[in-house]
Amino acid sequence: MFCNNNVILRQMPPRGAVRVWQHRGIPARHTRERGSESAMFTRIDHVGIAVRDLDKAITWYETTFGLTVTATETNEEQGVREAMLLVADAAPGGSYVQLLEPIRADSPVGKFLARNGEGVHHIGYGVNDVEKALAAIAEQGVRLVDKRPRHGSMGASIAFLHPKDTGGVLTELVQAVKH
Ligand code: KFV
Ligand code: CO
Repeated sequence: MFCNNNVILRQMPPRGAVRVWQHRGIPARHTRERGSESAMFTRIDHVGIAVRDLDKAITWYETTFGLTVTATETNEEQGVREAMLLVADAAPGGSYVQLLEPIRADSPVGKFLARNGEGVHHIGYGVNDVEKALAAIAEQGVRLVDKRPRHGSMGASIAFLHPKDTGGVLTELVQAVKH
């Protein structure tokens, strides 16, 4: 599922140009230039990044990339203090960097930091209906961390899929609050 054996290089680009890849048997309109849309995911809602010091990390993202904080929150259940920094705002919802500092060493982010250090912790995909998406994914045999949605950033309903069944990537489904 995650192997790239069925990907072929369609043409060698000039140096510095964007490479165009094409899957066997799939028309060119499905390349990166004009990709097909997912029936399930509406966007990348956020990339979650484990950090040791939230305030320091916020300053670094603001100074280096010019991002601004939309919301901060302490989520006791998840064991994190976190900040959402807006990258792009477009229908059907924004995309963010989510900075996550553990408030307990035995929390998911605390354990992750101890094992791996700072870095990308999970990807959150936007969905229209988190319960429907969970049911459809469970039917594919993917282990759910959350059988029911929980409270997430900015009032969203969220649910996690187990990284051992998703190619090593902790994956979160996010049904954002409609504005
Ligand atoms: N990415 C990839 N692999 C991971 C991982 C991660 N983030 N976290 C753990 N693993 C691997 C880990 O390397 C280990 O593999 C195995 O999962 C068990 O890890 O090959 P190995 O060494 O066996 P443990 O023992 O550290 O963790 P465990 O107690 O089993 O829990 C794993 C899991 C996925 C069930 C737990 O981390 C979890 O419940 N995660 C979901 C909740 C979460 O991460 N919350 C923090 C973010 S809150 C958030 O994003 C919010 C509020 N929001 O709105 O967006
Ligand atoms: Co998240």
